Amino acid sequence: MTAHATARVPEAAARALQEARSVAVLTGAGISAESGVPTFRDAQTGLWARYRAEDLATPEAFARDPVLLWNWYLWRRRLVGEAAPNAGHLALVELERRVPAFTLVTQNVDGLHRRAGSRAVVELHGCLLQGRRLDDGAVVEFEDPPAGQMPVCPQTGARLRPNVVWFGEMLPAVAMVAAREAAESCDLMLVVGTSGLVYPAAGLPAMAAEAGAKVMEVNPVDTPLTPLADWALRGGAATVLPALLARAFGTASAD
Ligand code: BJW
Repeated sequence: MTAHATARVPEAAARALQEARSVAVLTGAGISAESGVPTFRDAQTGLWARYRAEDLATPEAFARDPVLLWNWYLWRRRLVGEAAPNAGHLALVELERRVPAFTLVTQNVDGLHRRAGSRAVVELHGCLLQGRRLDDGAVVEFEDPPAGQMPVCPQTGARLRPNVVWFGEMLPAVAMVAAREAAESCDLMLVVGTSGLVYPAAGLPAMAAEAGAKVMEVNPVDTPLTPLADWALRGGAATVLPALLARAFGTASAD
């Protein structure tokens, strides 16, 4: 633990985490930024610079041009496959070990929380490593198809769509129930790396605050959720989360 690590985390925030018996964490794309996975609303790079992610993440875009959509998802799938969980993901694994009741609700589709070792993970927006059969909705693993082709189910040959939640689609009911329960029953909600723009996920911190929980935000910048936060810890998740854990529990900090 370094002086720098402790300096950025107020004592009261560390104490709130240390004393919490039930912690819910809501993560967004920002926690994976330092793993090299672009956030959703950052400018897309290279090939994808001319597309707005919001315009691609819709059922209409898939119906209009499934090859384009699949190319985008396969590109992101490869990116995620080459990425590794960072110190922010790992700090949340450690937090789960330290807190009696813990739920990690993520909007991310990159699977990095599970790869890091987090166990109580609720994936609100699905997972881009999986496909969903268009004929019966079954969720399956699949291989990358040859260039220019779309993935199919390895068992039945059925066409697939990415197993993610697009705008205008319902979130998985089981995941949403678990997320609401975690928000309503926690003493502390940690909100990490989300712009707080996309609902219903963005409504969870307010739900927690209304139920009496403290809210702590980790983000380099203010968001629409900042006014709800009892503490806003400014900086990247891969630095701030280890520092927070170090201050609360005396664990080693990556900072
Ligand atoms: C760092 C960092 C570092 C950078 N460390 N931080 C209520 C009000 C208004 C609208 C609605 C509402 N309820 C529903 C809606 C409609 C819609 C919606 O929310 N629209 C708004 C955008 C206006 N919601 C839906 O359609 C949802 N479905 C639904 O509600 O069904 C019922 C219904 C149907 C029809 C009508 C009404 C109701 C579905 C939402 C699905 C979202 N899907 C996506 C795509 C997933 C697949 C894919 O990845 O391709 O999910 S959109 C995209 O946004 C993705 C993300 O999970 C999600 C959230 O983004 P996130 O994670 O916050 O990322 P960014 O990029 O926005 O922010 C990154 C943050 O990190 C920034 O703050 C940075 O500062 C920070 N950061 N570096 C820490 N190192």
